[in-house]
Amino acid sequence: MTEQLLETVARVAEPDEAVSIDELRLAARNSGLPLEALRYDVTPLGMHYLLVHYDIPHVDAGAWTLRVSGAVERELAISLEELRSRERVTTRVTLECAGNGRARLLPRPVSQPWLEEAVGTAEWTGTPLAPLLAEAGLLPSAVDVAFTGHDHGMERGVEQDYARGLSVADATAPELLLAYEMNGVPLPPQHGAPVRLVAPGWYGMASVKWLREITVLEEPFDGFQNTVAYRLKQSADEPGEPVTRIRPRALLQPPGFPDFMTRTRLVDTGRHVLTGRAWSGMAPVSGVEVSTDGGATWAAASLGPSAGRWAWRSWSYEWEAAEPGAAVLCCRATDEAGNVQPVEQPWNRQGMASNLVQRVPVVVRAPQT
Ligand SMILES: Nc1nc2c(c(=O)[nH]1)N[C@H]1C(S)=C(S)[C@@H](COP(=O)(O)O)O[C@H]1N2
Ligand SMILES: [Mo]
Repeated sequence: MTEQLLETVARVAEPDEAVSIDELRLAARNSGLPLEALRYDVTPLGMHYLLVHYDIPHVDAGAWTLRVSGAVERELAISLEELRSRERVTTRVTLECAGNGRARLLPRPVSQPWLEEAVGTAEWTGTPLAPLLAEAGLLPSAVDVAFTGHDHGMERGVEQDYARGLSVADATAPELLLAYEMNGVPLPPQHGAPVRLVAPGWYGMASVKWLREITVLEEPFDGFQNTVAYRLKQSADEPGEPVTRIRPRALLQPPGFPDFMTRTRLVDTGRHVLTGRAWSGMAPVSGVEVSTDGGATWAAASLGPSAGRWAWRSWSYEWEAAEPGAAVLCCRATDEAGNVQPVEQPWNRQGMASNLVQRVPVVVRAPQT
């Protein structure tokens, strides 16, 4: 009976199965970046995408303490006030959900049905994690560091507090922050108040919100979110590879204005400056190309200035929309490590780390009189 009330297995939709009420409910809770917000260097609060596995917990900032325990020389318990009195750093970071693009996969993994809007860039203020771990003193036997949140839920039959692990090398990287502000204001409840981890370059799942506990482990972390949820795999019964850093992606700020239902864009014939953003957690973005003929031909876009290693970069491209009619605009990013975006959709069973080239259908209309 409970099997009907709790979804205990990861499911793939039938080839012709429409998005379900369950997926729609997730989509309504977990909002995406409205693509017109790609115009902002820093995503305004409330326009940043949101992903919450369970409920947004209410955490009393006054009573909050962060515990650091496990394979350390000295355990720590830190209040928010103490955390705020430590070294203060602000970093502009682009976060993207590992499930971005999932809804385009065929067959569709049944989960949060993102198209390509699960991204945002914020200025995160907090204190670097590495000095805090150094203060606790990692024992030589330390292997992984687990980060546990205050949120609690059931996922595929496993009851859990949301938790993610990182290797000691990844956890002690200088860019990791314990963030207590977003865009200059205290973290809002939905983004992890009062303190969250921000792991620049990693898909969003690593940036644990509502942080409660940091546990240094002498064995590899075996929690659900590392060993089951965020895996790249083709079949249900293989362990798969872990999802880690953000693959390159470029998005176009859709030009013109939208049709209400289809969101097809209407643009006038003539010159348009197409703009957008590009990012990669694997290596700095080295180039963006644009296609105005649905991917048949590509031309280089101009990159805007870098806003730091972890933030998306703007790009622009002048398009002469000469002929009235339908067109499909595409863009794709490449990074310095040679990672590119696929033009054909690859598939994996949980719909993770998809970075298929975006396609923006437009109707070019004759000059209006
Ligand atoms: N405690 C906790 N941390 C979490 C999550 C969560 O559900 N609980 N979701 C993760 C996922 S999957 C993503 S993509 C990011 C989203 O961060 P945002 O909602 O601030 O954009 O938070 C991550 N941190
Ligand atoms: Mo995510």
